[in-house]
Amino acid sequence: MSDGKRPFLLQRHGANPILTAADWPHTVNTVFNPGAVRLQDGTTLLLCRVEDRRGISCLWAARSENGIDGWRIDPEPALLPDPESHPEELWGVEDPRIVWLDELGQYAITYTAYSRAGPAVSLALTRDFVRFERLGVVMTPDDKDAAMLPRRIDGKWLMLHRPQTGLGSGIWLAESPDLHHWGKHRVLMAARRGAWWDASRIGLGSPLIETEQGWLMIYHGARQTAAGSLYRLGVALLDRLDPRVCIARGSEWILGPRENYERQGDVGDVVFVCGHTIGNDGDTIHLYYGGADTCIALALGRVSEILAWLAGHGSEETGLTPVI
Ligand code: BMA
Repeated sequence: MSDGKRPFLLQRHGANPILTAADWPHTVNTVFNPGAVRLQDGTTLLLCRVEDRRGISCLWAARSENGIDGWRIDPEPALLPDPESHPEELWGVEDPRIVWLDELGQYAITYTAYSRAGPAVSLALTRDFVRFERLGVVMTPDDKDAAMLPRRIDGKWLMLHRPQTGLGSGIWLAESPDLHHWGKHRVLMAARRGAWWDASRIGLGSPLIETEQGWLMIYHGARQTAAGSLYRLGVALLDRLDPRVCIARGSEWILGPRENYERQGDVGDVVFVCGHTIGNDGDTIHLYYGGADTCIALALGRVSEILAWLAGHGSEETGLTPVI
């Protein structure tokens, strides 16, 4: 608050929203909350959440050479709900987060599988976004907002997720020896309280970004107001050697609803992120986010600038008090 007006850490792209339902080859309701990855040939692939006019979501790939425009939408969805074999997907598959697992030579996709039991976290593996191996539910309802770390730490796979508990919605961490069995659950970050922008609910945004200073986490925070929930994005830093430890949490949000496509839509006043890509310079970040649960927008920033800001804007109220 004492530094006067400073430039925003994230710049919205002038072409926003970069993808909407109007771009789709079929009639769909909304297109939002995509997972993102840069393929080996440099192509950006967005695995978009596409909601049909029943209200059921599937995951659908869109590809672009520069990650900004010229999007080619696949003729059909990549991952449709499969309630026959996976009843947990009865009401759709949502909000994918994609991480490349070098050890397996495959992408791990964690997504929300929605059914009568509520939202659960499911895991699927793919090499090509055409064929998927479903591992099924890895976090039981009510749970969502999950992503794996790209490699084992101390011999274990790690997954961030967001169970609904007596504490409300917070970010937890679980470990697994084999991607099937998940345990050693622990709280990583809780929602703050009272007037804070992230006082009602928090959850992981896009997958963690490994830097020399630690694992940079972009997360969403919601604040309940008389008009509904306001969804914004903030940042935190996890210890590089032990990501079970949060070493910094930014005090202010870094992106909040401001433009029409973020303020008006099926769910107004929402910016929500599941995916990013990093440029060839290792620093430029392309953040692909959902606007008002209706469209896909792009914001650009620099990992180094976000880290520098975080160092000077840590919070005096971290919400990190151990609770269990
Ligand atoms: C969250 C998720 C997101 C959605 C957001 C705002 O709980 O369901 O898919 O974008 O709410 O509605």
